[in-house]
Amino acid sequence: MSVTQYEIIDGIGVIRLNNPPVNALSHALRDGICKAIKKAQKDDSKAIVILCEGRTFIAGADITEFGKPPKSPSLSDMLKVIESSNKIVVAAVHGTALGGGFETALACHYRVALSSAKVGLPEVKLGLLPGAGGTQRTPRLAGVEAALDMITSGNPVAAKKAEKMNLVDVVVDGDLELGAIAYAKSLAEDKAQLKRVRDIDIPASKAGPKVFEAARTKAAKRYRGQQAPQNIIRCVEAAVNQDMDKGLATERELFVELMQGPQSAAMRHMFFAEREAAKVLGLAKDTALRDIKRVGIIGAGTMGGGIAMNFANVGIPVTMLEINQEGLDRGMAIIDKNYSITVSKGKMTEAQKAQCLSVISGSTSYDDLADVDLVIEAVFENVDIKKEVFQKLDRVCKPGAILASNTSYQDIDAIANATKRPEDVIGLHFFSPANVMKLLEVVRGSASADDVIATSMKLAKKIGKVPVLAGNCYGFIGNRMLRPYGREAQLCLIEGASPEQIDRVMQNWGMAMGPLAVGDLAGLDIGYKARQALSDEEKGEPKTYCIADALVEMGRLGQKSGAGYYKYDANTRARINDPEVMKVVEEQAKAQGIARRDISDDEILERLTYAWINEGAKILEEGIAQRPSDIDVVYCFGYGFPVYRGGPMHYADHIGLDKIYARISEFAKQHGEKYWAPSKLLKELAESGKTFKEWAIK
Ligand code: 3H9
Repeated sequence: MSVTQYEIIDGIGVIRLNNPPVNALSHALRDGICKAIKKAQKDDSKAIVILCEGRTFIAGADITEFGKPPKSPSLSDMLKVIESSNKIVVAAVHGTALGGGFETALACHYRVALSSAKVGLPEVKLGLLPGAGGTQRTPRLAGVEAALDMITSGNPVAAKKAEKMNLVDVVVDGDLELGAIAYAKSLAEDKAQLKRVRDIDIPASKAGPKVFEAARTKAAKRYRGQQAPQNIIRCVEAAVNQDMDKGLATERELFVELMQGPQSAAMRHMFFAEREAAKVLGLAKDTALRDIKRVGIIGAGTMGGGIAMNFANVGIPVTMLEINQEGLDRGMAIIDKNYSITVSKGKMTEAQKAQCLSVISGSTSYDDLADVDLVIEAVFENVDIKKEVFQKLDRVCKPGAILASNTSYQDIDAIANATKRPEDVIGLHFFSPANVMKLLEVVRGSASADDVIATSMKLAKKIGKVPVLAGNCYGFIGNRMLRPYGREAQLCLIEGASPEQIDRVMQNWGMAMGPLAVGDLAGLDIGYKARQALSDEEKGEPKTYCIADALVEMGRLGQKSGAGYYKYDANTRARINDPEVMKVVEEQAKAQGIARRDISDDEILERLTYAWINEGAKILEEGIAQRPSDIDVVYCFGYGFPVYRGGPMHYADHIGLDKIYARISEFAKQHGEKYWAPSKLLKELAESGKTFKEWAIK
């Protein structure tokens, strides 16, 4: 069936688009629209309406066509055809008119939207800018500052707000097709003008150089390291200072620059990686899901409370279990405070907060979990305590209930085997703060049933998480890769670097925070306690963690004690370099017989990032992650990895696996195979000149 259809209804030429799933502007769609508009010029229709079948108006250019040879008509050619139509063209918007889709609506003479619709220019999230007039038409309608905000953030705007911003002419409820045809008819009868957005002038006085300077500074801070927001600001500046055609030429030039650059390639990779991660290989599409109507959570601490909020937010009743009322009260108070912060930011109303709180209840008796469909254990990280909890759950929970552990690194099989129903047990590893962080590692035990896995992946989406399936091993995907990364940070420290050098290198490279600052935030005692539980062999050489251990033994536990690798201002929590720490570092180096040397920024970057990559390759080799891009999703959504570098495995492909393998082999010679044994997969790919991406398409 054709992706475009044209018919005259009630005197109006209706162009109907049908290109599932999201009506992306494929070549066939662009061609069909051009042909239909041209046809309508010659018939006796009085005006034209463009509308879409399915769940949404056009959601943008077809991202799968990016990087392929362009096919005529281009999107810009198509928009010229629409804009220069001699008959009024009305866009009828439902769902989400995004990117090239909204740019199509902006090239129409009028826009009508369903009240539930949203419009937006999210290209920046793909490392791009609206390349089909969006940066030129939006400021002409909405004003410069509103346009800058909308296009640099990429956030969509609801129809009512878009109407106020002048981006939409009319908002309708009910039947969009009828509403749009009636509107087009009334415009034709009133002989309304052909309103071409390109003809609107932006008074230069409304946006002087200061507005753009302020926007540049704000974007540099908010979107640190990203090229696209800066290019967007230059385009909007061109809309003010150049005529429409010159402005469009500037937009084209800056769009192409982004499209050919590594940042957009990385961000487009992440767009598809996120969607791919939700798919479980080998699972039948029609796997029946278990119904999750009530959830139980063991432990009302910060983690348990955060997890509970995810379910309450979508109206799923949650029972939180604690050992005593005091613990429950403390947990409920934290939840209340978290919701109040959301309300104070204007992201939730008091009524919505009350609604969420009303579905969270507390209990101190396991018997109250008899009816839940899913229970998530979030107690102290000790496998024996967890096993005890699961034995109790096995006794009280109804048959078919999913029993999940929020452990960050313990053996899921050991926990599952404490029950008589290991097939119902799974890991659901949330990241702190659990009500904010998007990542959810779904950890499959060796006995986890298919429907338990499928239900967990689906439920994750329902509560707004990005799920990634992981196999069972110490630390799963994310925390397992964190160990060699942390190890290299410690070794760079003792061999010659300072905490601020290491953190600066990683932060300037794009990490949300450097590894030592993260340690201070999480609490240095956590790693200390976890190391105490390891065997000597697992702990590694004494030199590795001696500085971290010494700091903890001095009472420097990180931010919570006012000092760790840094000192912290008691009022502002500002990080302050501390000469005391350097004394500890030097003492420990001396005690270990290490002569400290100058370490270059490049060496720090290579050692830390290649440590991730080597471990990531081993994770793939062992089948712990389903695909390289899943590891990228884990790191970008859970560990503050810069999305414009596309995750560790995409970054590795970008650098070149042969180069990385050669460097890791050198590290192995210098520092020993114990730490730097190259992954077999990495070696194989480096030698055959392949990338992780190519390997994944085997
Ligand atoms: C652009 O327009 C550039 C122009 O300015 C200038 C050019 C010169 N293309 O997300 P979902 C697929 S850049 C191709 O799971 P939802 C997606 O991969 C574009 N495919 O559904 C998935 O496939 P699969 C600017 C696309 O309901 C399926 O559709 N626009 C595209 O949760 C379902 O997607 C954007 O950045 C596309 N443009 O959310 C919008 N979009 O089933 C990007 C989606 O095989 N899209 N697919 O995994 C979105 O934000 C969401 O998909 C949307 C629907 C909100 C529309």
